Amino acid sequence: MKIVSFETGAVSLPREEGPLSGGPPGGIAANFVTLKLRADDGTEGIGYAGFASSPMLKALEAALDGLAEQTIGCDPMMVEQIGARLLALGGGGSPAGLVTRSVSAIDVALWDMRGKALGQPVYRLLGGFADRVPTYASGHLWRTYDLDMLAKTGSDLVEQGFTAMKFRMGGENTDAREIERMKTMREAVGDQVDLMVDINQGWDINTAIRIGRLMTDFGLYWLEDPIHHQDYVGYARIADALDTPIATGEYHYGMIPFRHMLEHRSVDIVMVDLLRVGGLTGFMKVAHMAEIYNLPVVSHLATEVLAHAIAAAPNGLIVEHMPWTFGMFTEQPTVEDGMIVLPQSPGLGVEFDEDRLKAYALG
Ligand code: SMN
Ligand code: MG
Repeated sequence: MKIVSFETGAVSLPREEGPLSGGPPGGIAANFVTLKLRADDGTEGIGYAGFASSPMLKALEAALDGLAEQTIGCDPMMVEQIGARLLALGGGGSPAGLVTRSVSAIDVALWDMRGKALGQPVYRLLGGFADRVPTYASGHLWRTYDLDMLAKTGSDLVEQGFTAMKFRMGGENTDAREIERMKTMREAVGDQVDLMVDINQGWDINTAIRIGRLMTDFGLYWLEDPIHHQDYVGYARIADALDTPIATGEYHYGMIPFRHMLEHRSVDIVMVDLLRVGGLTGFMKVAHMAEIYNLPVVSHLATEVLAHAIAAAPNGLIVEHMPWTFGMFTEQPTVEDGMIVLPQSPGLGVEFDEDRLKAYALG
């Protein structure tokens, strides 16, 4: 089997379409570069690079075109070999940014292709631990919401069947106002719903410990990214000081930073971003590294792809349900009783919605 051709396309999808497609107010578009790899026997694998801002999108497409070209003639089953070569071509060292996002798209397309060639869903090839995985709603409950909107959206999500959800804090100017948000959410959804809070690096160590302690009694499932992602020692202090589990990891490129996080004991729940880690291959390595440290792994964005990775890992805890990518595909992931049910068709089990991709194509 050999890769014989590829196709990429830049697309800018509106975020406000569909009942689950909430985005931050302002309706910023979701930008992606889609990828199709084709093998000589007709097997096709799909992937995407993305979450690039508009000014970066053309550069991302050019990077992906350049690296995808290098896969022509390669055996698609040699996933590690292809990945290592592409990272070296991307500059050696620890490539990040556009390089890693492009390598990730290619890696995912190779796994999709591999699944189709072998007649197996990707999660079974990656390890195969579960057929369904818990999920939490994440595409709503933004920092800009006022308390009424927060409460209403929270109870709407419960009504839609979600048993866990994430909201954002870190945008208020007093501790009391921050806690008011926490209290509003807990009252809106009741005691049975798992609540996560994302700070997106908005606090410093002392603020995280001080407000984190005030939040203890609300029974948070996790507190995410309270401070800058590279402050491993700072995270270890926060993780030590609080009973609430600390989740972090989404901002890191490549795999090595996770080694530092684990060595410093600066994390309780390891969060991995598909595009920054460099694809499913890198995701699974970090997942297994976390497993050795007896820690759970959770996904960041890319729901339809990372449900496979979480279902493959014995320590896979929960999948982030983030609708921003759903517009590229003909179907959304199936959610039943708060769980994503993994597709049983070969590969990733998703197909590009060619009509939508055409309708929202850029240049
Ligand atoms: C997040 C990151 C990037 C885009 C949207 C949302 C957030 C998350 O940090 O964890 O979902
Ligand atoms: Mg986050």
